[in-house]
Amino acid sequence: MRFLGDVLQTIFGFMLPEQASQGAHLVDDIFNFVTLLSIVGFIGLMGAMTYFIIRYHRSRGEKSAYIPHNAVAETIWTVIPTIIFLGIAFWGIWAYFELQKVPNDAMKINVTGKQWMWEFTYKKDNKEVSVSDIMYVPVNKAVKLDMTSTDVLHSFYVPSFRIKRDTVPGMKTHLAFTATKKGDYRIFCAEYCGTSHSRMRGTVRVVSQKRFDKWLDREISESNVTDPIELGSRLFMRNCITCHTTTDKKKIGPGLQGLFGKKREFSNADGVVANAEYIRESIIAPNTKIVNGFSGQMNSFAGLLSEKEIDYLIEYIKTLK
Ligand code: HEC
Ligand SMILES: [Cu+2]
Repeated sequence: MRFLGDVLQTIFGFMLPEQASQGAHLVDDIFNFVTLLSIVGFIGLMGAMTYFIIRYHRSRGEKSAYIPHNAVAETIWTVIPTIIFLGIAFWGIWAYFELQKVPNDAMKINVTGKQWMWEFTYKKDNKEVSVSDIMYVPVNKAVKLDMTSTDVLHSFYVPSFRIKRDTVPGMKTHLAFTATKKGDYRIFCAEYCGTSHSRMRGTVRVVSQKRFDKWLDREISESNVTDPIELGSRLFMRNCITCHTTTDKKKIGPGLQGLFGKKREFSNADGVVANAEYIRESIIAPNTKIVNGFSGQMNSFAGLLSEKEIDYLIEYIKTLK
């Protein structure tokens, strides 16, 4: 059977995306067989028709026999196609259930469809991490997806794995697969879900178990950082570094090294000693006190940074000695 399947795959395989999961051939075998059957049927039908057109052409003056019906022929053309089509149906049902099977040692990933992105949540040792767009999975490892949606119907579709299932708000749906080849494979949303439906794409990145473990450990530790100084330094690099250095060098704004506890002089207010309150004010209402020698070029971060984030930034700026 496998030999026949491989032969057909060699002939018709170009029509489908790359097979990159263990169950992919279950789908492709049916597709290939139906394609073969269609081609044989088409040639047979057209061939017989052409033969009859020529053989019984009016110019030959043949008078056809009067045959009102033929029980044998009718039975044959009813029974044989029925067997073939029922066979295809049962084959399809069998393959469907085969693809549903989840090995006991399957790794679980939670998938959430939301307008308009895919989010993947991994758990390890009571810690969890959510990432979007790229779903990492180890090669040759069974994976079970527990899926849901936060808003409308979406459909999680990975053509190269031959898997597709709706994600439904308030309901859990499942998929299982075992990726067999390293590489990147496209994820599509296959259920029209609003304006940016067509851009609701993602990637399955199949990597070695070793790389996967490394990646997951890194993601988990990154997302579980609780050190305020580290968090503050990240916020600073993202929001402030364009105008401030962490040394005493000026950029658009003053260098912030040694700021904490330093006497500040302003062009529009009385001087103060820089403390947490002053730094908070500098972030939320920068123009209340404009440092001598600078102009009011800093925009307020009120509403852009949370109270917590401002605290982290203050903790970080304190360390710039
Ligand atoms: C567009 C440039 C710009 C950005 C971005 C910016 N600042 Fe400023 N910042 C300035 C300028 C200019 C001043 C000096 C004028 C003033 O006091 O408002 C200043 C002043 C300050 C001061 C007072 C410094 C002192 O010497 O007394 C602090 C503290 C400060 N900024 C923190 C931040 C933090 C934290 C961020 C990031 C969340 C940030 N700034 C982002 C331009 C910027
Ligand atoms: Cu969608």
